[in-house]
Amino acid sequence: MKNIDIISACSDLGVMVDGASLGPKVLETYIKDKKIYEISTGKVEKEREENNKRKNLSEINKFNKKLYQNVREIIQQGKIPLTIGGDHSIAIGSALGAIQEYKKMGIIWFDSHGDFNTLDTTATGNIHGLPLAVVTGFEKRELAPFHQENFFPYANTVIVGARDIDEWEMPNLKEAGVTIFTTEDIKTQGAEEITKKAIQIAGKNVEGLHISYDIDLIDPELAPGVSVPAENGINLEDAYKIVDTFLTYQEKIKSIDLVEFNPKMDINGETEKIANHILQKIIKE
Ligand SMILES: [Mn+2]
Repeated sequence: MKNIDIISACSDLGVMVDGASLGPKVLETYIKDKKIYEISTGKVEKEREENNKRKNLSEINKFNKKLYQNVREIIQQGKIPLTIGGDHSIAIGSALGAIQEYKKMGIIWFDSHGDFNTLDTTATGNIHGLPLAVVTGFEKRELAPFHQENFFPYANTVIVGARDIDEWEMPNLKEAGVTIFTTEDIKTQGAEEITKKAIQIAGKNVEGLHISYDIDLIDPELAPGVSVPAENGINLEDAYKIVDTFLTYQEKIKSIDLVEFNPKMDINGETEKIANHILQKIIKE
C-alpha cells in the first residue's frame, strides 16, 4: 500500500515471555523510504507476579495512549498507519486510534487466539489476551482510559484462524456474537475465500477496516518466533494468500497491525524472514 507510515510499537509488557518488543527493531532494518515513528516502554520493570490479574496495566495504558495519539496523527495527515508490534496488547492503542478518527469501522483479527478475555476471566493476567475484548468495548473498564467512545461493533468483528480459544473467553465471544473462522475453516474452505468472507462481514456499513495480523496464526513449526505458539497452524502459502487477498481491498483498509514476532524465540531467522515477507507485501503491493 502506498501512503503508509510505520509505527514501531516496542513493547512486550502484555506477555510474560520476553522479546516481542525487539520485533519492530529487527523488521525496521528492512524498511526503506517510509516514515518510521517509534514508541517504546522506556525502562520499566516488568510485573511478573503470578496472581496479579492486571500485569503491567498502568504501563500498558501509558504506552497505548502514546500509540493512540500517533495513529490518529498519521490518519489526520491522510495516511495509513502500519503498527509493528510488539505483543498484541499494542492493538488497543492502534485500533482505538483508528476508530476514533473514522468513527464507524470493522476489525479483522487474524490470530490463533481469541484475545477476548476480560480482567475477570483472564487466567494469566497477561494483557495480550484481552485486546479484542477491549477494542470492541466488551472490556472497557480500565484498559482504554484515553478513549471514551466508538468501539468496534460486534457485528463487524471477525476473528480468522482461531484454534486456541480458552474456556474462559469462549463465553465472552458467544455473548458478544463475534464471528469466528477457525484454522480448520481456512484449511477446508481456503485462505482467500475465508478472508473475503471476513471482509464482507467486518466491512458491512462501515467507513473502513482495521486489520490486525498476529504472526502466531502461522504454524509454529514454520514460524517459531512467537511468544505463545499454538500447534497445527496454517502454512505459508495460506499466510501469504490472506495478505494478498486483503490487499485487494485497499480502499477499505485504514489501519494495520503486524504483531507478535519475537526474535528471542526465533530459530535461524525463519520467522524474521516470514514476518518481513508479509511486511514487504503490505508496503509494496
Ligand atoms: Mn493475538
